[in-house]
Amino acid sequence: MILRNAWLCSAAILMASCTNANFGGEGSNKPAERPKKTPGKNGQASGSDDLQADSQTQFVPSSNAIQGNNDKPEMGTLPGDTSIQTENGETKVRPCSAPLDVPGTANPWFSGVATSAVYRYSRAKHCTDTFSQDAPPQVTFTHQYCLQDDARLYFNISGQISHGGETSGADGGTMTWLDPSNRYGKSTIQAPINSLLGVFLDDNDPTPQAEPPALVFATTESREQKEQKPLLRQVFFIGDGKTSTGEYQRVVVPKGAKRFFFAIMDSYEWCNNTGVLTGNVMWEPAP
Ligand SMILES: [Ca+2]
Repeated sequence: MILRNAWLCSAAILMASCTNANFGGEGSNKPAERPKKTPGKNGQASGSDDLQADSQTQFVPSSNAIQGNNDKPEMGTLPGDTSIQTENGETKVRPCSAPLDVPGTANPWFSGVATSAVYRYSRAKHCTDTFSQDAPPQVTFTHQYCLQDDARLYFNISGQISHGGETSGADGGTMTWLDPSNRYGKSTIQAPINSLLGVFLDDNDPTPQAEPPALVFATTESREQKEQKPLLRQVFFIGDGKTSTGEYQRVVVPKGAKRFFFAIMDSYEWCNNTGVLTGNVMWEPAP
């Protein structure tokens, strides 16, 4: 199944990103095998016995993530404003960021943590995850209102990722889990490997904060939601940002959010992933 799916995804490079229907994990909570990186029992990455994070020595808040100082939306039409298809039909949106590269190594747990952060997995055979190599990219917003409470966001995503044994587009491949233990204050998640993830943070160090409930994107329905309202520090699935019928999916900014990160789904050992997704954020004026 893995080989077949890999072939389909490789062929899809010439056409479009892989669709959900191409992947073995589709519609099933049953994790599939992973070449080169083997999940623990029941497909979940193993717990603290197998994963050790170095203690954090210092927290340095991310530098200014919002370039613009215009905190009140200009409701007229600005250059770059466009329309996209959503559940509400033609929806006017405004670019909120430049296209940002998200490498396969972008580990969501490194979002907003100290630069000394390191993960060591007892099963790791290829490399060690470190902040300097595997930190996920933080989006720089061009307008402050793009990150205000309850702002309505959409995403333009393209590209391909490989975790070492399976290549896919942003909607990902085989279903897997992030390691379920609490790491740096972020929740775990179940989602297709290689897929694009997102996480909102406030300005505080996430590490000592309570872990939010895990989100599960094991079913087609869960990945085709028209709207998501993630919590701060709650890692969520973005995929290619659209449903299988091409409608853009909305994400509502949680109250207090000051930072936003893109990351890539894997269960451990991001350090040997390859490929890159490119994404930018769009904002919808409140109705
Ligand atoms: Ca999708």
